[in-house]
Amino acid sequence: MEKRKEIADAFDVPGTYIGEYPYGNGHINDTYCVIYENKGKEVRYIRQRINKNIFKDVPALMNNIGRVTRLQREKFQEAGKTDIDSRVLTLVPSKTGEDYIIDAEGHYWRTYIFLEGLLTLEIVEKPEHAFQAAKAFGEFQCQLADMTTPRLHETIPNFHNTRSRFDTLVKAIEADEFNRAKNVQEEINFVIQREKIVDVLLNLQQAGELPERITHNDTKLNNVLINAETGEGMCVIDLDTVMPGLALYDFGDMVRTATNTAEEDERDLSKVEMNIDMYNALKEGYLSTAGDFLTPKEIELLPFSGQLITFEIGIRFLTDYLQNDVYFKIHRDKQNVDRCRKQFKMVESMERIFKLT
Ligand code: ADP
Ligand code: GN1
Ligand code: MG
Repeated sequence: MEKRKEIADAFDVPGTYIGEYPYGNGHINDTYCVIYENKGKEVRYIRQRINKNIFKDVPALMNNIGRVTRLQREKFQEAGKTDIDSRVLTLVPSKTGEDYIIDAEGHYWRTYIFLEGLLTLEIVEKPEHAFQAAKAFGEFQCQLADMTTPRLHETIPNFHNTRSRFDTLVKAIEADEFNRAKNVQEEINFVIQREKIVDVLLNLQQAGELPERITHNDTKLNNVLINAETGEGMCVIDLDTVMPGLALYDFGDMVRTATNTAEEDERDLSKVEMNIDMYNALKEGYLSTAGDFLTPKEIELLPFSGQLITFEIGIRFLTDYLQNDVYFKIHRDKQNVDRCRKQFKMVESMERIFKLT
């Protein structure tokens, strides 16, 4: 804990460090709720150790986050919002004025003001949740449409490049370094049968039919904070992957996470079906803020984006299982297989409901 106190003291937080505990359910970074006492009151902060194995250039990533949150603030000001501090993440600087610190072991840490009174939903419970989350993510994309040069850094190159995700899986199957392919033959076949969908958006982008935008790229439901009283989608968080991308990547990941009431690693697949009421609410919420800038082609492809991005994340879970679970945190054996199976059941469900092949 001595080390954690040193880290705590390196940030310019008023008051005295009391302690901390692990927080949230992210798969990549280590997140803590950190408590300080200031003038007799306990104040919470979010502190994160950024996964530098995954994010190779953390200073560039933090530079993106600084630019993005500043622009969001300007946009909310222009829109006349009075509760901006609940709508945008606020970084707490270090005592030397940086947005992050590097500890003695070379790990990067950052601190955010804790947004009190807002909720994180791990699973969607009703269509209103889907509507609110999508409305907030749509607004986020709309605000960032005005991002000026230079281009934001690509914090993970080819992040949603579905061809490259597919090819990486094929290589992992061929290498089968941990002798696990035999356990997931059905899932492997599922992917191989659907190879043709992986190039669809990439080809359209290359042909100039889909515009590059600034996108969030990790729009799962638990990355938007909801006002506990009014239910309004307030603050888009987890900005590590904000970079140039396709609007459909964001909508697709919303369909993956906000149209089914089961957990991401649900083992009872009879509970896994896309819920069309949730989907319709999601689409309505998204179009309420993004409808003005989306092209007809993007709107036409909204259902397909759900199928594709759910398929892509399933491929990533499967690849990670074959590679010995080195990317996504797991808490039990074969958790990545369960996550993959859930995604693929959702893909099948979308194919049926949207009549996609
Ligand atoms: P990860 O990249 O690991 O998913 P996140 O940035 O999404 O990390 O944070 C993990 C969780 O911590 C979120 O789902 C949310 O519950 C909570 N969280 C993150 N930032 C804040 C904040 N500023 N205020 C309150 N809760 C937050
Ligand atoms: C990871 O960090 P977190 O848990 O919000 C992952 C996303 C996946 C998601 C699956 C940087 O998101 O791409 O869609 O898990 N983030 C990164 O739940 O790889
Ligand atoms: Mg997150």
